[in-house]
Amino acid sequence: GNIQLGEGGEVLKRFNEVEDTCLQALMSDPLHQFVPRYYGHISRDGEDYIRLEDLLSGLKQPVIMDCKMGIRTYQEEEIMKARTKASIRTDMYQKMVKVDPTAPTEEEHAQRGVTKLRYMQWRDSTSSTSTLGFRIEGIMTENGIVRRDFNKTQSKEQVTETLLLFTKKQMHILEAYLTRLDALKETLQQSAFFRNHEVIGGSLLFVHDGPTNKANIWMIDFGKTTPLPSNVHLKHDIPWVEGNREDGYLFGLTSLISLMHIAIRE
Ligand code: 4IP
Ligand code: MN
Repeated sequence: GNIQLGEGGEVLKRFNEVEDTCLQALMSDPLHQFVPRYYGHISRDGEDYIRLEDLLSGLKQPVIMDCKMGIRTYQEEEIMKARTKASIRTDMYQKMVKVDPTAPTEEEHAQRGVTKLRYMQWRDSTSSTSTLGFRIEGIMTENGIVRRDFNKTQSKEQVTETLLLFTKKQMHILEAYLTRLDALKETLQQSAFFRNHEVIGGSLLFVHDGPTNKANIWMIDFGKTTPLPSNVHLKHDIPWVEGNREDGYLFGLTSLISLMHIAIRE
């Protein structure tokens, strides 16, 4: 994908100005302990990259889960675009049909395309994003097998089941994750960065490793995390209505924590 290895053992990610600015700001925020270390950006073969700590360094058989946080995964400007200069996306139509051939409307079938807004809203409403405030995007097992077919993992029961599958019901791992999520919630509530930013499309990366007995969670992907005017402070746990910029990040974190509790009890 858009990640490669740098020379000093760090990771290089395709440059994105919004993400670069966020990472820089995050290094001096209490949240820095939940974000991969940022080493600035570089140019290589005419391409720009962000240099980041390799979160898998030293791990022998990492098992990884990506949870995309928030009650929506598109920016408010996407609504504007759909109203004014809606471009019709054939690639998104195809992704949609592959998951559910009956999802597109007659008009969308006829034009073999959907707007990005339509696709994103469909993804949010058919996954757990709209109801739980997060969704499981993918899991990689210790033998490198990647599963990304969680599009319809939507109910609390389905998500809990997936958490148990991901951790193989190992109690010490579930408990380590829960501790880390609690600490993250605490830190988010003290973070000036968080108060001042709308966090869209950001993920929590869960990583555990049997051989080294490690389990950790990181905030990643800040390409759609944007600063707000200084007089606007988000609560992150109240409903979104167009214009209020709320992202539901804390709402999602709270439901993730509660499902982690349920998984531990099962
Ligand atoms: C993807 O859909 C994700 O929603 C991406 O969001 C989004 O990128 C892509 O839009 C969209 O095609 P699937 O995950 O269902 O494949 P994210 O970056 O948060 O993962 P952006 O960031 O651009 O909205 P396009 O327009 O990049 O294709
Ligand atoms: Mn992503």
